[in-house]
Amino acid sequence: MRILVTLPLTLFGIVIAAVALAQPTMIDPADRKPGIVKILQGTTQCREPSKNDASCASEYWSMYVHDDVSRYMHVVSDNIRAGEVRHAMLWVDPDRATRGAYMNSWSRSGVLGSAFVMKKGETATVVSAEIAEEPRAIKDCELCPNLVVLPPGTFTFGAEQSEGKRWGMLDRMSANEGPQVEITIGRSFAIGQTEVTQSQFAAFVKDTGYKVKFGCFHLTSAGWSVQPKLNWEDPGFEVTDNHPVACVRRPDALAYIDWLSEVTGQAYRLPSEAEFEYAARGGATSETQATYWGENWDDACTYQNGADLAFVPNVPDIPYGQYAECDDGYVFTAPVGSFEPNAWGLFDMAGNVSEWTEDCYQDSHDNVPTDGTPFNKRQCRAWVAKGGSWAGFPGLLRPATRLRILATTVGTGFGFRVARSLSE
Ligand SMILES: [Ca+2]
Ligand SMILES: [Ca+2]
Repeated sequence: MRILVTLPLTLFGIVIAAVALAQPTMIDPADRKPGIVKILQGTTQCREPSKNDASCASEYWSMYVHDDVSRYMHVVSDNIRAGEVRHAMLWVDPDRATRGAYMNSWSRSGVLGSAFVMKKGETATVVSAEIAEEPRAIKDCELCPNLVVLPPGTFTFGAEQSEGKRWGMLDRMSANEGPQVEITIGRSFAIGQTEVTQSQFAAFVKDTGYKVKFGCFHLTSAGWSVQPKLNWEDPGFEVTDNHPVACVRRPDALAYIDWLSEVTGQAYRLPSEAEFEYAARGGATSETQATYWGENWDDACTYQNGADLAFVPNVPDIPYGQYAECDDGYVFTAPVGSFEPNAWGLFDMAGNVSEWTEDCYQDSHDNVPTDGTPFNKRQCRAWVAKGGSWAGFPGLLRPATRLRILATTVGTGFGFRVARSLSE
């Protein structure tokens, strides 16, 4: 399957023109199929000068794909089908170097978003339309989480403290994000496309009779406190089957994962911290952008549920006095997949609920294994959770964010997603 497209693109607020492509169609998130695609040859070029000269974001782009197969690249799309690119997020790295181009074409609302890091006149080989590796999605049973298979790769784990500062983090909050470490994940692995949902966790409870203790740390107009009557089924606000399960402790998440492994015969586990961050970055490098949507705080509402204008009226004190000046529509958790995914088709990797990882918490990345396996200690007193939550200001909604969490920690801002090792 190949496509031939000429794609003049622009960004928010500017008209989209598409030639030789069908009109974009609204896509239900459940209908998105992640896939790694084979690159044919094409070019993308930044045609207009950028206002800040560092990026072509919000400027005019064209992309041309033609038939000569000159090389392969991994371009990731969350929906490529025969003859059409309907919702594609493309990441391009011609020399496997730091320069990249990242395109988020049609979103559900039909608005084009993009963030590029090429300068005027630069070109890069881009784009594709051929699915190179199948399957890219796994679902082991009806009520099992949808998984996305991620490719092996190398990435820079962690962030320099200047990144946190740029995003409003206090020094003491972001001091644990360094030093940056090059991590090479040598094998494909699968990770949940979304956080584990209420209905997925309910299937486990129903099958096993597992009891989750009552009591959950929650925010009301009186502030944060452990509220003894709350639990995963009633976290203090309305939830549907498709909301992330919260108010579970780390041992509850591990019990779910053990059960899932048993009923499917597959090796489910929590993601390591490095795997989670690799997945969250979705191919975007920390050198070019702190988050998978770029460097603008107020774009967060398109991609994440965090502390926003919907959240602000409901809290007595805004944590750290910071929030995104946009409305994501949710005060507390949102149904999983309500926001735009990252380039690998993964949802809510930086917001909604913070997520448990396999790693024992340490104050830096000093001793972390460089192969993507978890940092562990025989006697671990606290673990790492990744990403921010519905109460997280934009600085917390970054892949580099890491939180120190106890086994007893339980809150409406904490949940998890699964990972799965692959047998090949
Ligand atoms: Ca929100
Ligand atoms: Ca999350």
